[in-house]
Amino acid sequence: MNMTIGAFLLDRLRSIGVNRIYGVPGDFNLEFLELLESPDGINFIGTCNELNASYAADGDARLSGLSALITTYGVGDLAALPGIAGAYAEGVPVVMISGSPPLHAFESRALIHHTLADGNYDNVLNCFREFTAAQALITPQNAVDEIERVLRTVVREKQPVYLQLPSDICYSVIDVPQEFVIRSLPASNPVRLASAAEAIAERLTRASSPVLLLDGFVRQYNLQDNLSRFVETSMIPFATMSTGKGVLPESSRHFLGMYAGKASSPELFERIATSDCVLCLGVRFVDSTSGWFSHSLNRNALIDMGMFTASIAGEFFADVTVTELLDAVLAKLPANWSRPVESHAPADRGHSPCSEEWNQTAFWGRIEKFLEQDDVIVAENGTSLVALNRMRLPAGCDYVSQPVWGAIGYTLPAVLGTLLAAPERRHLLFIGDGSFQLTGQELSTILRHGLKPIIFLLNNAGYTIERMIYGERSSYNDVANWDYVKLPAVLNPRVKSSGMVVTDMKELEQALEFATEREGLSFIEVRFEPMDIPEGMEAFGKMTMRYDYGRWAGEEREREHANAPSDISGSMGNK
Ligand SMILES: Cc1ncc(C[n+]2csc(CCOP(=O)(O)OP(=O)(O)O)c2C)c(N)n1
Ligand SMILES: [Mg+2]
Repeated sequence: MNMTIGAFLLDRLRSIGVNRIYGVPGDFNLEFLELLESPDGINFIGTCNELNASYAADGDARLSGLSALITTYGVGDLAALPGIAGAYAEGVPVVMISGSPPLHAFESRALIHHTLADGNYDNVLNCFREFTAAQALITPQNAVDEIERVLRTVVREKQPVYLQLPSDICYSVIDVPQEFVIRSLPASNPVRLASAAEAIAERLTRASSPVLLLDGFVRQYNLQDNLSRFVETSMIPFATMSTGKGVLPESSRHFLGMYAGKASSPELFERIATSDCVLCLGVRFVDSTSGWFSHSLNRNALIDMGMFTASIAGEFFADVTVTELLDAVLAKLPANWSRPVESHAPADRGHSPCSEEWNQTAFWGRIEKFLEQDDVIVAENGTSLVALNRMRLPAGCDYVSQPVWGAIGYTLPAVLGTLLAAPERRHLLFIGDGSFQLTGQELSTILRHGLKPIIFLLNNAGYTIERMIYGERSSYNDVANWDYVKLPAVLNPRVKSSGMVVTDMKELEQALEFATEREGLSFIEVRFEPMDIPEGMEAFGKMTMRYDYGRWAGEEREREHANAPSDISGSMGNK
């Protein structure tokens, strides 16, 4: 069958489930964009810049399972690179297509714009090699093989991939196979599967306090159904890492809370530390998610499952697929298996009940009650993430954050993606003023598409989370104050209301009512003093400072100040 390379790429993208492509036009990607506009194209969502496109595609993929972005070579590619690296760190499948210079320029090493004008055409692809699971420069000769290889990789690995499409070959006709076979997950080796399942079931049966520890891996590989079945049948309680928050309903009677080493509730820390069987699903202990490596598990109690591997107290099993293994373990539990439901009061720490006094504690206490079933909750790094991580989410909520890569500014464009992926749901974004200033212009695209998130912008005159680590009063932690609530009207003149400012509990009540009744976007600026912090924040700051700067950080600095000559300028002047 004959097809143009562009149409072939479009067809393969559609067949793996790409419904939207975010991005910015440029002279190297225009022919492919023309194809997207055609009746059987894919919805193109223009963003203000490529970094935002990468964050939007990431947010979209977390809810829809897969998304894509398109850039123009060099300038656009490198602008999107941090977002692609973030998707890699967090396990989010995104296809990036770079509209690249014409093939003849690659071949002649011509000195052209958007390159370093030194004839080097390898540097950009080499950058992406470090941050994607597969990459290819498409040519008419390799188009079928390379496009299919790279797209199979994104489906299998659930990690970002990168394709360069030279501008002059989009309409080149090639011979293509009719069928695109995406192999389903490889079946496990039956002998190894049986012996791994036997070993795990035996350990679970013997254990007096088994527990499951879940991570973002569950969302990445879409294991929610398998795990719900496993939890409901085995009655084994579960905790989640912050990277896996919300992967199973936190309203479940089996939910123990969010685990973060010593930053967890003392009950949960003890529960995990003393468990005689901890079944980990793709768990990664990262500094920021493990209470700075303060986690404590009994090595002999550990069962570690990956997508295709299991390790049982140190014994390694290759060639077992996690979905099959979970079901096989259930099948091997004794027929009379039952476990008491553990009572956890409170199951998670939650927030203090709201008070009349205005501060972050009161705010988050009220927000906890405002959350509803099936909300999409998006938490930006900063005090927002620390506060939201402590909340117990209603059933059916999705929780989107980027705790491993941790780039501030991620969430505002990510909400554009989550909104487009699930427009029927309520989306709530919590973002600090400092983070908003990185990518806030993408609000214009949210308004342009008539989307209706509820945005809480926490204005505390700067980088409060950083102040808690270092430089409480240092000017580098200040940001310029903007008239935030005017922004929706500035970014979209059709918008009448310009949002609300909240400075006390009464205004917060009014704002929540406004957001509930409103048809369009709600933009709520919530003001706090710079050193007003939510529960859990102080300990977070101290742990970070100690890990990053050493045990004596701060004290040394103060000693140095104390020993310094009192009038430095005077002594300099005497020379
Ligand atoms: C791209 C990027 N640059 C810098 C940082 C360092 N950083 C982490 S949190 C933060 C401050 C966030 O401030 P804000 O959004 O106002 O949240 P607050 O803690 O004040 O609520 C900064 C600068 C980062 N994580 N990512
Ligand atoms: Mg701030």
